[in-house]
Amino acid sequence: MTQEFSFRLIATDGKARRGEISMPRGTVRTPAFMPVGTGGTVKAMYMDQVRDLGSDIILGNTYHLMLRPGAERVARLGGLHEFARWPYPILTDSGGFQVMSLSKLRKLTEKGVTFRSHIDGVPYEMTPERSIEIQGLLDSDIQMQLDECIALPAKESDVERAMELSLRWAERCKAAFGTQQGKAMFGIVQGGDVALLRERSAQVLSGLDLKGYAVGGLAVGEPQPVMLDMLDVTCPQLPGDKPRYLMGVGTPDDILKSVARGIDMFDCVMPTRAGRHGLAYTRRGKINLRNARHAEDHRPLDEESDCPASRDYSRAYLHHLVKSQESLGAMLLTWNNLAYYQRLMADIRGAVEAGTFGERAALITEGWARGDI
Ligand code: PRF
Repeated sequence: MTQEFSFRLIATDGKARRGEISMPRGTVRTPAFMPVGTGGTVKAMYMDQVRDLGSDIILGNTYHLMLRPGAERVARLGGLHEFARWPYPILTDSGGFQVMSLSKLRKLTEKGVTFRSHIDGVPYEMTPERSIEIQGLLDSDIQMQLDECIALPAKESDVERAMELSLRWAERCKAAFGTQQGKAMFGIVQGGDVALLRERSAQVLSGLDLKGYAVGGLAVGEPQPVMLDMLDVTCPQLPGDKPRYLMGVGTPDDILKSVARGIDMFDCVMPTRAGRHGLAYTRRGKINLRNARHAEDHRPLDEESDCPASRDYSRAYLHHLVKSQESLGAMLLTWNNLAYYQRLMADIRGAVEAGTFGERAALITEGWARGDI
């Protein structure tokens, strides 16, 4: 018999939770960070490295994969896991967010959204049903509902309209997904920066009895305190026995503060994108390797790290690679950054289990402020 999709809480410390999501392709230790593998690759990384850093799950994007190479083609090639050589869990985003941010000539109706590809201008239609169909063709383990995420600041009436539309689309996605053993479809809370709308969204979605819930529409232009306030009002409305995923977040500091409010899962392009732009995340804060002050610095990024990229290469060499736009610079910095993020998550999980999350978070934050010189 195939394994069910399940979530269990192992420990809590205040509102912070340590849990485990189990599914046929593997177990996800939470709080979890999901490296972003937009188009079937975590940019500048081998999948073996991604795994070795402690990633239990990665994220893929419906929007990018439907445009290129195409969902039906991925299915004919054996599904995304086989295609990308990642046999472990994959969560796919539904496409709505990327349609709104990347595509041209979008038109949103009750039925769905029509748009033109940002690659070649070819027209497409994305509906809740088609999004779930594509995620099924990709053979994604955790599928996300189609939603409408609007940038902040926005008029309350616009926020409300998008939130209500997202609720109706959640029902259609649930119906399209049906029951699939070992897989899950998550709903997405919307409601912008309006507490009452967030509460309503979370309550209605909870009533749909989905296997997990995401908080969307945050980190879209609002200050961090607003995002945290929205988590404070949203998390208590979500069922305690289901995983909670904060979409597209964030910095290490965002992650610590969101775990403290009850979030279990994260994804963000930050570690991978920053790595391609010469930025390194470390225990002592962010280091910009483009800066000339690193030109003759023999020290590695972190001599205590067990990641070769962090421990074995001088900052002078990394500076040189970044300045010369060598691929290896992007590869080493992405490796360092994902190692840092996954180390942070392991730290967080250990601290929640030990009941020392608050103290540990304060120490980590202090380390960033101390700097490295
Ligand atoms: N919805 C979806 N994907 C997302 C978001 C959202 O609101 C965000 C917002 N931070 C990131 N990715 N479907």
